[in-house]
Amino acid sequence: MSAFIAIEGLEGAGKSSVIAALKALLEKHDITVVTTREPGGTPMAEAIRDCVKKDWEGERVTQQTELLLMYAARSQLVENVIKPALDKGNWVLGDRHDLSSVAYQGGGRGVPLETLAALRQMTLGEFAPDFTLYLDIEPELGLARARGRGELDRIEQAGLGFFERARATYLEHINALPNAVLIDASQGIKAVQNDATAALEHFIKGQS
Ligand code: Z5A
Repeated sequence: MSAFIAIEGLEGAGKSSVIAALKALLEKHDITVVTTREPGGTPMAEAIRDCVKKDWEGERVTQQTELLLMYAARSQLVENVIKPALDKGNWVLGDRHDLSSVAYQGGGRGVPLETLAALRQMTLGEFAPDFTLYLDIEPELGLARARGRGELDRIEQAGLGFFERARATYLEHINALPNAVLIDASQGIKAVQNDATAALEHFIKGQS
């Protein structure tokens, strides 16, 4: 048995610390874990990540370019890393996946859902996470945490309204997903990790 678990949420929601706790939990169950991040996770997808996150002086990055780069990186990652890992029986913990595009490019930038659906179908077909953990946080708090780490990148500089729309879109979609759990990420790190590991434990039990 194998499973692809996507961890979603705004910046500073605590995805990295949650992934570390989930990995430790799966390893306790003798499960081999592969961790990925999006955009990124293969040499080419990491190059796309640098490209899409950086500020291009004197050049506006269009919403179409940003959108296409996200799906190009995702296609590379799914075909070269995620599917082969699942085929070997490993579990994959993904720091972001397709729901990020729905929230950021769809909700945040205003790309129509039909456009996203067409790109998803072209690049992923029916491939989707088996389980999604969404770490919910108010944008002000998440961005303050991210800012505490240093300079904000091009996407992080998009303004509060962008992140508020992204969060609203996350909430709308997470409530409609069958295998998804929302976690209150405004709590302390330990509490967020505990809620996330409890949710994954419940998912694992349901698989056996
Ligand atoms: N993006 C997109 O637009 N469309 C897409 O399809 C995809 C992505 C896939 C990826 O950059 C950017 O691409 C992202 C979305 C966009 N941009 N924005 N804006 P990234 O991977 O660098 O960004 P991120 O995923 O948002 O990373 P992040 O800020 O590192 O978020 P995180 O992993 O959830 O947070 P963290 O590293 O675990 O924690 C951040 C800091 O907060 C750190 O100092 C922690 O110690 C602290 N922290 C975490 N949790 C807590 C709690 N509970 N209490 C207190 N402090 C905490």
